[in-house]
Amino acid sequence: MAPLWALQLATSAKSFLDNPILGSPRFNAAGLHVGRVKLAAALCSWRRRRLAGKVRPDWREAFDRDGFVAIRDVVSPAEFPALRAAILAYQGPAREMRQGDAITRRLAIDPGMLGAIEPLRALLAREDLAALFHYVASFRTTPLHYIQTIVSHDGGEHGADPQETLHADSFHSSLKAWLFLNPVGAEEGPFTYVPGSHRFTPERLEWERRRSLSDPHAIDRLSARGSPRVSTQDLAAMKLAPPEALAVPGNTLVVADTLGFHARGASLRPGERVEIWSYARRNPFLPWLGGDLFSLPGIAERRVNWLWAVRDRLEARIGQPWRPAGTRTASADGETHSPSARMPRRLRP
Ligand SMILES: O=C(O)CCC(=O)C(=O)O
Repeated sequence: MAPLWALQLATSAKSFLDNPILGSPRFNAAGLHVGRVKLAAALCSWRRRRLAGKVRPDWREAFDRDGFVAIRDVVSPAEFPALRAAILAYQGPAREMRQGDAITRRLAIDPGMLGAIEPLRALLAREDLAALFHYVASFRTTPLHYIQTIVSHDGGEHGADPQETLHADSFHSSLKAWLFLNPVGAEEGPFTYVPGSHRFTPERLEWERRRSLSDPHAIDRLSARGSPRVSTQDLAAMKLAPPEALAVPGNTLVVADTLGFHARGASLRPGERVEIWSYARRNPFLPWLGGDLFSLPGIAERRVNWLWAVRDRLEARIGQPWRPAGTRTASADGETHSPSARMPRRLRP
């Protein structure tokens, strides 16, 4: 495996646990991890400089300062209720994944959904939003788009939702976005972000260096696999502000660089959060902006279904956490319950 592990150094591979070169305390003491972090950050800044001109200045300023931007009334308030109603009424093939006591349900925004909900197609085609997505992703790439529902406190003997612990998604920038269809209260699992934590200050670099020196088998699994968890003491040592919980009205779009520390805020009651959710992550070491064939129209909106299908086929080798959950609506109202999706993996038929 050594040649493959070595090639992965030039990719977004991030798991200290699965790649012994990336996770080697010896190589990392010699600067491997911090070197990758710095190179990825320099290339990201260079790509963003070339994408900046097309982004609305107030959005860019907020994003550059905080690492996220929250845009209220992103859809005109006159048009939002119809868009929301159409999305919530739409039935399509859904997938679900459990993490602790939370279930994430996703419906692909695919040709079927785009054909049925014209205002959704128009929203995702907006040039101002595309320019913002490109800037945050630091590539001219089309994100994967889904209708996502977070079902919190789904009961049972499951542990806590791991997304509720502050973490970075990786060692490099990538985009996640949430357009909330309903208001999200402070006690209803709001997206939470540590403002300014997307910057590689000397303190953050020192934290990256220290975490790369640990034995990956001796730390928590998610950190070892490349999504490092961060403690309150770490945040203080990095001179970062306290996390900000984004309790927002419906029709708010939050676009974030998930290199910054973020989490899903605690949800005090069982409930659902429904959103248009977008995601983009590319190889951070590419110097160019475009060249993503999967972003071509006709292909981009089919990717999610292809990704699910490929993983279904490779399940025995790489696992498939996204279980089919029947044809249904995003929210509980139209549920067609699929028991196997909720059953712990080892008990499934
Ligand atoms: O759903 C959220 O509010 C945040 C989820 C999260 O932490 C993540 O996707 O990495």
